[in-house]
Amino acid sequence: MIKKVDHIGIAVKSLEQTLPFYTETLNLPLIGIEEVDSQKVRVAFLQAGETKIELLEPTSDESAIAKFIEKRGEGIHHVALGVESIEERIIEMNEKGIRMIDEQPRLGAGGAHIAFMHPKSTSGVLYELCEMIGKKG
Ligand code: CMX
Repeated sequence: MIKKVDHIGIAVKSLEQTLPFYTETLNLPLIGIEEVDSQKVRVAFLQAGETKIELLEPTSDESAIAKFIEKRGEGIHHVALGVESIEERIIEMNEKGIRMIDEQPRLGAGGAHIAFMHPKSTSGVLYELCEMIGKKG
């Protein structure tokens, strides 16, 4: 069911302050920067071989990312798993006893359809199911 790790989400206080490490020190290509209003975040995607790194900067104190940074500090926030037929995958996860944060897919960065699993039912990791609509791979 899982095609690959689509991306790893990293919570940061400031994209501007963090990006040079990724683009200059690690020399990763910057795919783009985008604001995701529904999640109250500004994100930067970097290509790291077959997978991506998503830097997430909160745009509001209400953002899940702001709360995460306040509690735990900057660092790895979630792992996104690339899937097909995300609605079916959500049903499958429910049937297997996984508590979904999102019972329906919603729109994430880059037009992806996403749904999060609750970290309490995955041994402490916030996993995102992620389907790129209209794009393969
Ligand atoms: N990874 C692992 N555990 C996490 C976590 C994370 N990223 N965020 C919170 N938790 C844990 C907390 O440590 C806490 O555990 P304890 O009770 O043992 O301390 C528990 O989950 C509850 O956390 P909380 O701080 O009380 O926060 P909430 O319950 O209010 O929210 C969560 C947690 C995961 C349900 C919420 O952040 C959420 O719905 N996330 C999905 C949406 C999201 O993260 N959006 C931002 C990214 C969007 C994008 O990629 O575009």
